[in-house]
Order: sequence, then structure tokens, then C-alpha cells
Amino acid sequence: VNDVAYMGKISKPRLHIHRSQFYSNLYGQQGWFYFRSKLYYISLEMKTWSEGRQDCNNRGADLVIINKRASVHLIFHTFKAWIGLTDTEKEGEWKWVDGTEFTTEYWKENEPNDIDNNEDCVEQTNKKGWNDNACSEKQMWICEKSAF
Ligand SMILES: [Ca+2]
Ligand SMILES: [Ca+2]
Ligand SMILES: [Ca+2]
Repeated sequence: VNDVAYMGKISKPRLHIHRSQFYSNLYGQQGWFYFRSKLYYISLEMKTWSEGRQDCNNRGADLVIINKRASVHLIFHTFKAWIGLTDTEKEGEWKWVDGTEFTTEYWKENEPNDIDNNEDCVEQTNKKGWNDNACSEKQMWICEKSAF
């Protein structure tokens, strides 16, 4: 499965895929796709939240921040993946990895539930909305960085 074919599973218009290829070619950033001044990378492997974040950092990016309706629509509802949200520092106090103010919440019903007092990392799910999960679980992850 190559990255572009994989992007095809995302429900939003193909336009973004073509644009993604355009920017990929332009910047030589294979595997990234472009949307509203940002570049997004979706992993093809599964890692813990921290490992996923480290992978993003290695790519000059960080885990995705979802604070606008538009980007919520862009990526939710298709697959499970770590996003850049955690309450590791203080239970119940959600923080985006880049320090962005936590204003938009998009929890799945009955989440966050902090099962076994051990769910401090957030994944988007394939059924609308976020779930807090154990940070040691292995999931795909989404990186985001500025395009310019
Ligand atoms: Ca905790
Ligand atoms: Ca928690
Ligand atoms: Ca949960």
C-alpha cells in the first residue's frame, strides 16, 4: 500500500490528494499530503503514543492538533490514530503537544473514561470522535507540520 493509495480512503474530495501529490513533488516530501497550509503524514505502522510522537519529531513535525472543525472533518471517522493530545501531566487536564489552547473537544460518547486510571493519550477513532487510551497501546499516528 503506498501513501497516495492510502489517502484515497479518506472520505474528503480527491482534490486534496492531487494537491498533495503536487506539493509532494514540489517539496520532495513523499508521503505527506497538503491541506490548508499544513502538511499531514499518516503512519503506515503502529507505535506507542510517545514513539509516534518521536517519529513526527524526526520528520520535523509533531502529532496533529485538531482545533478547528475543518481539520476534524479532514481526518476523523476513517481510522484509529494517535493525535497530539494528552493528560499525562495532570489527570483530566488535556493539553495539545504544541501548547495550543484546548478549546475544541470532540470526544466519542462516554469518553474520556481513563480506564484503570491509565488512559492519558488520545486517539481519533473510526467511529466519530476521540478516545483516551493507554499511551503504551500501539496505533497508527498522524503528524502535522506547516507547509511553508
Ligand atoms: Ca493519568
Ligand atoms: Ca487520563
Ligand atoms: Ca477511553
